[in-house]
Amino acid sequence: MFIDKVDILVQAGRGGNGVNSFYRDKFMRSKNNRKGKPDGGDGGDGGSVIIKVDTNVISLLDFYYRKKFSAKRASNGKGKDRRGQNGEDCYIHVPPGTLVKDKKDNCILRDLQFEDSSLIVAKGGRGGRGNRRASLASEGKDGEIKKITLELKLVADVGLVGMPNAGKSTLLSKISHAKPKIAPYPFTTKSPVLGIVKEEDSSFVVADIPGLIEDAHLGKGLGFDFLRHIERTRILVHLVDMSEIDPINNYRAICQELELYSNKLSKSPQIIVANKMDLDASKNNLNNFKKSVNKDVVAISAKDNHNLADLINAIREKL
Ligand SMILES: Nc1nc2c(ncn2[C@@H]2O[C@H](COP(=O)(O)OP(=O)(O)OP(=O)(O)O)[C@@H](O)[C@H]2O)c(=O)[nH]1
Ligand SMILES: [Mg+2]
Repeated sequence: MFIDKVDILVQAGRGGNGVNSFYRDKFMRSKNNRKGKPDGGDGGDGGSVIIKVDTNVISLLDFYYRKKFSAKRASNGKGKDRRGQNGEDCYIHVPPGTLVKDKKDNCILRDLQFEDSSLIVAKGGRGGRGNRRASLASEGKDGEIKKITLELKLVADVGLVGMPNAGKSTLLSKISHAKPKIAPYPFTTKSPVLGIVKEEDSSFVVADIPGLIEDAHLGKGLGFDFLRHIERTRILVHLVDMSEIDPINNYRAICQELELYSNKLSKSPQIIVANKMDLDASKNNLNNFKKSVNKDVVAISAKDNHNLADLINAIREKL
């Protein structure tokens, strides 16, 4: 299961109470010092909840099972001006590329992209003061409590786009160890799948997302919502099923949807790939297609592993 958006509850620890305490010894005899000297210590500060990037974590799956995270409360102050112990912080480990939002207003708190970036999402309550420092001891404050939305934007180098059934998942399964579902009908891929293409000296990450169709921006099909996963890829590989009746129109429809999604995405460098070249119809369509788009086209058959090395080279060069 791939989970890319989860809500969690975070609760920081309560601050410890300050105490009222008086120190007396046999030398304190004077009338105006009957109670003794105030020596109540402050309470400790409550633990905070901290979200931290951990490159060993690759998905938000864990948050499907555990949704509540609490930091420890602090202990109270003691006599002899002893401060209470601080509550332990609670760390939440997330993959790089996690967007942290406040669920209440959907406002972005931080974009945690890199190793070791972190953010305090719920601050521990301050400890109360003991009567050593205040005339009367005060109670510790409650820790913050919040609903947080975690959103993972996959950090891939290459995004695969194209119509449903174009062969995107087939391609990913051939060039990486990923095992996406492949089937001869549209919308086989229902959530993004990542694959790592390993080369001797370098490797890159490819994201396969559900296919796009015309009017995706109006909510048709599945794909539009998933474009956010490839917003940050460095290049797009645009796969076109060359055996279809009108591949030119299909190609343009996808370009149009990308444009309607975001300016940035439509300006991403694209490698245009003609797929299913093993079929007769594809051979007839390819020339017209090339003429009409007037750009470089890499012709492959994902199914037969044909020209995949050339495609990988083209991707590496563009990256
Ligand atoms: N003949 C031929 N068929 C192919 C080729 N590549 C993929 N297919 C077939 O096309 C169908 C769709 O392939 P998928 O890889 O599932 O397509 P997709 O683009 O991931 O589709 P969605 O996930 O629905 O968007 C499957 O039946 C594949 O076997 C190819 O190069 N040649
Ligand atoms: Mg697919």
